[in-house]
Amino acid sequence: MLDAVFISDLHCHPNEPAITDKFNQFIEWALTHTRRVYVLGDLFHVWAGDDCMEAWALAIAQQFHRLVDHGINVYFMPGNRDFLLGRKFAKLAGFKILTDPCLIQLPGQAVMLAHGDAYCLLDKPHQRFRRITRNAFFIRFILALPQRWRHGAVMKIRKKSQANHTKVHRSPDYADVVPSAFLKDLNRFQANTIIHGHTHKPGLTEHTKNNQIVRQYVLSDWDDNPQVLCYDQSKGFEFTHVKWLEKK
Ligand SMILES: [Mn+2]
Repeated sequence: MLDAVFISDLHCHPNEPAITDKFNQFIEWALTHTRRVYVLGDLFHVWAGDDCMEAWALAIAQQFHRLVDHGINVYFMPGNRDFLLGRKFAKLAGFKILTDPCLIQLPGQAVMLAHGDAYCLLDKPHQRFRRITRNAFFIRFILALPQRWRHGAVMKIRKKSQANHTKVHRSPDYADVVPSAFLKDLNRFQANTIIHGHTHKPGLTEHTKNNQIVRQYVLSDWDDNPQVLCYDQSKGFEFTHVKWLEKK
C-alpha cells in the first residue's frame, strides 16, 4: 500500500471522454493502492463556479468520494483553471482543500506542494492574470456575477481551447518554472522537495541549495501517457507509467 499518490493537470472536460475514462480507471486503482491522493490543480479544464456544475462534473466528485468512503484522504489544491472550485464541490468530492504553496508531512519526510504557475515568473501576462484572479475579493466578485455570464465567459475559453483540440501543450521555455522562485518558498518551509504540476513537463530535476540537494518533481498532464507520482516511505518517490490505464 502506497503512502500517497500525486496527480494534477487532468484538464477534465466533457469533450474529452478519453481523459474521464483514464480518470475512472485511476480511481479503481487508487481504491486498493494508496492511503492518500493529492490533486495539485487543473483537475478541470475550466470551472465557472460550483453553482454551474453539470452532471459530468458531479460524477467526478462522486468518484473521489468513493475513495474517501474507503478511508483514503483526498486533498485538492486549486490550479489556474479551477481556482473558482469551492466548498460545495469540495464537500461532494470529500476534498480537503490545500493552500498554494503548502508543506505536508508524509511518513518519513516533509514535502512542499504547489500548483506551479506562481513560479513561472517570466510569463508576465500570466502573472498579471494570477495576481488579479487569485485574490479573495475578486473571486467573491466573480462568483456574485450571474451564472449565465460566467457560463458565457467559460464557453469562450472552451471554444478557444477546442480550436486547439483542448490539448494543452507543454509550457514554452518562457513560461517555465523559475527555480529561484520556488527555492525561496522551500527555504521558508525548510524543505528540500517540491512537487508541482502546471508545466506538463514531468520528471525529476535536482538543484543545489546551501550544499543540499533539492528535488523538484513535476507532474504530468493526462493527454497521452499519464504518470502518477507515488510515494512509499521505504522506496521514496517513483513515477508510475500507468499501464493499468490502457484500454483493453
Ligand atoms: Mn495550470
